[in-house]
Amino acid sequence: MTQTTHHTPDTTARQDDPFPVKGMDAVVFAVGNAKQAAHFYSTAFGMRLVAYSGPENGSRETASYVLENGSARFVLTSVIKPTSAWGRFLARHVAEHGDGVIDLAIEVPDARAAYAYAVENGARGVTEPYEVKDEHGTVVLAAIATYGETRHTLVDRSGYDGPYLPGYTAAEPLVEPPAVRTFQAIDHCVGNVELGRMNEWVAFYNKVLGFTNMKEFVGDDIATEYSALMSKVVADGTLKVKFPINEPAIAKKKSQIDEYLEFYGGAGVQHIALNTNDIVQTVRTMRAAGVEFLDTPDSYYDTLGEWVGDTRVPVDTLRELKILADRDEDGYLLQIFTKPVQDRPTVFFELIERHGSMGFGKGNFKALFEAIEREQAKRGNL
Ligand code: TYF
Ligand code: FE
Repeated sequence: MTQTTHHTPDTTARQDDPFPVKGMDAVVFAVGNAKQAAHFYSTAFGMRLVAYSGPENGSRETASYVLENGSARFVLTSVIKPTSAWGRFLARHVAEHGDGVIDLAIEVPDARAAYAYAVENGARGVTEPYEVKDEHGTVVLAAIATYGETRHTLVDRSGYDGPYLPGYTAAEPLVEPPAVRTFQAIDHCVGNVELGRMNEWVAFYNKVLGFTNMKEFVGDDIATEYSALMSKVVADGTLKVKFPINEPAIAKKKSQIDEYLEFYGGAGVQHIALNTNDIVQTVRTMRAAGVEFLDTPDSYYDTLGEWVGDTRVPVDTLRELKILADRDEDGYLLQIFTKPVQDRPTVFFELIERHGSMGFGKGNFKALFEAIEREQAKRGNL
């Protein structure tokens, strides 16, 4: 059942794909103050507000801000006054987990068929398929549960040309967007699950969504040596949706995954990786706007050139900005990780510039995990 996806992906939709997907539809965050979060993702991440739902346009219970950057879409939702089960869910979610991701929404060509396939194969249905309409057309939505309190909404928006969903009205960017786009797509979305449950969740994605395993994984050797985590990656047949799953490993130190699980209050989304075409410009822009990135010691750059070979960016620039590089048989990638973006040591972001490599930066795991551990130690959680 478990297959390994190698090298250059076939990005054309397969006739026999049991669960065809078009890509990520949105990452939906439940936050304490969506108005201020929208400001952060606009000014610090360079995203554009495109749609809004709140008391001014008929939603008295919640306020939601939709921000985009290329095909990447974030939805930030806060409860204003809980009056229904949904409002109470949002309020409790923020109280228990802090700001976090409630939904990794996936765009599909047929939400009814996707939901039926998932539920037949063992998914827990959260919301049966339903239609929402306005003057822009019709959207079909359904939702299934995944790890923790996270869900996957399945979205068929092929019959819709509005700014997001019925109930939302178009909105203007909050500030002038940066001259150069900071990122343009969601590369992958990572989940942290409880000790011993990674394989269960990998099997869930294999069976329920027909996803296959990518070759990159963190196994026992790396886990006990220095990472204190195990990780496997599942993806749809066209590699448009990629979900690494981490679990803590018993090692010499307290696992960064245990720190997450403790402060998030269970399993949930750990990081969202964003594709950029110019990581140097993006990191400069985001650093100037106050985004904090993990540090990398100079010693990393002293030996980098020897094994990574030539990249688009000189090693001195990578060193200056603390950008990591990795190479495999398909090419190379450049990546960097933010510090957690809320007070809890939970959700963070990755920027990734890919040149052929479809990996996740395996060659950087040691340097990266040491950097995360330095942050854990500062917080008193190592
Ligand atoms: O998504 C990935 O696999 C990489 C590496 O706690 C990684 O970004 C893996 C685990 C982790 C942080 C980053
Ligand atoms: Fe990642």
